[in-house]
Amino acid sequence: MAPPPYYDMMNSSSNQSMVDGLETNTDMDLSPPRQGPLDFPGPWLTRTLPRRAFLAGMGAMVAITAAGCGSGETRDAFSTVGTLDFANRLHIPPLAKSTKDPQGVLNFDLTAEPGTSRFLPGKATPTWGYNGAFLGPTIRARRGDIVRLSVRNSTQEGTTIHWHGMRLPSVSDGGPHQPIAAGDTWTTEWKLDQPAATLWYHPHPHGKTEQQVLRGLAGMFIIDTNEPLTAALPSLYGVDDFPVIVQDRTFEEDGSLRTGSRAMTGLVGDTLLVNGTYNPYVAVTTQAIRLRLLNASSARVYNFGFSDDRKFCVIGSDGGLLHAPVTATRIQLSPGERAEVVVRFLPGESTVFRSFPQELGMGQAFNNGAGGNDVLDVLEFQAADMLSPSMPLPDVLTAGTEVHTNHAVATRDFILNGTLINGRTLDMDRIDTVVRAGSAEIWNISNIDHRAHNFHIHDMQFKILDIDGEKPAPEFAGWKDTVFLPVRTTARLALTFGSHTAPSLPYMYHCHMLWHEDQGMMGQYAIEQA
Ligand SMILES: [Cu+2]
Repeated sequence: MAPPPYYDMMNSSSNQSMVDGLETNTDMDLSPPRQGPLDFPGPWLTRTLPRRAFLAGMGAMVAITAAGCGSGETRDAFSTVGTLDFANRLHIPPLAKSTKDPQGVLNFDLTAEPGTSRFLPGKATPTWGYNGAFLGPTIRARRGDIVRLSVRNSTQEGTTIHWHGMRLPSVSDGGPHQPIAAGDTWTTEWKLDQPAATLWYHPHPHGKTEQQVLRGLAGMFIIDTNEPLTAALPSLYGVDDFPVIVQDRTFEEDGSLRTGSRAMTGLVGDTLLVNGTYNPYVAVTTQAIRLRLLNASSARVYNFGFSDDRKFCVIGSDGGLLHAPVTATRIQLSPGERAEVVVRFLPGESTVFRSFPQELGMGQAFNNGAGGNDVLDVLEFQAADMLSPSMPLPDVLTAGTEVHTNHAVATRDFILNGTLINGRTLDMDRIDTVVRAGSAEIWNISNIDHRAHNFHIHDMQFKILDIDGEKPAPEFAGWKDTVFLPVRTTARLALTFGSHTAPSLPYMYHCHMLWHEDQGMMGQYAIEQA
């Protein structure tokens, strides 16, 4: 079949007058006083019960607040420390097979299909996956490759497949405007033209994203490059370079996935799956390993670290490698965000990768309901008695990219409140924002709500200029496509738009808490010729 049209790649010497690009689309007060001292964390429960007792206890702890707009389930914080024995080897999603056609195009085939998974002992769980029962293969290709994705929908309902973090024509984006009906196949292609990065793919049908991701539709998409600075990084997939796709679920007694009982922020589960593995461990065979962390959960925010508080090096964010490694003991990721970290081991030692309590900015009841005060064991790393040597990390990973804001042709404000952006929910027939190809803009994203949100922009890797006037932590100073916004926070973002013009076929921006997104917490921007 014919490839999709490629829109002209314009060299955007956008020196046009700033006047017609300037736009401020709200006159709301953008600087609400930050909430006073936050009631952060009370004692959380450490439970060392057998798993079944633990789950039963969870049920008893649940309390439902009054129904209605803005309501959500609340419960006490809990801990899974001591409830797992890390008996299951971490599943590594297979690398997607591709074929190269005579024109050099890399062809990948994905099929979204129902299946049955076995996460818990003795329980069968109905799930969906790509090319399997749960999650999908890891797609891996190089910058400069033209990739052609054929996606067959073998489920009984409409879906789409969005390439999260990818710069590509809007016709290939896989948002709500590219539906794949049950039984249909959608084929699209584009040229990979961005730095090495850990991206991912997931469904994006309006109103059904949370349910389809919950069932298991998601996968990783890794872009490689030949940058010489990165040769020392661990990069043997499944050996010293691991995908770590973290998702929370709640299992019903019959093994099925719970789909209701939402917190303020969406579905929050009490059981973690990593790459679809319950209770997982990783056998470490090298002195250093690289983790490609992906929060593929609906609503849960993680604050990752190790049980022994060991230091690790953050080397990458959503859109690629940082300028230099950043030493850290915690990394907070909201839904959709990624980080690449490198951690070192001594022979014979074990440590547990864990999510620790954190500040989401909400009052304690809502913070508890959203899981902010939970302590969750993610997986255990078990180092062999003999470890293969690993190279030291380079001091510099990528050339620095200074952010210049003096080229910005517009500053726009986006106010998040409830499930509204600037007072509106999504209308797929309304283009909210029109921008010029290749132009730079500053977007102020303000969460004035009493619950946490985040903000994701399609076809985009941006830089965070500041959050509430302060520079971002260095691990968040690199390329980002999703920014976390605790309650009453404003992030100032520096954007440079892509070059694929399509004035009538927009890209989305939205909260990436999937239930909020499903409620219409989305807007659309289109790129017109510069
Ligand atoms: Cu939200």
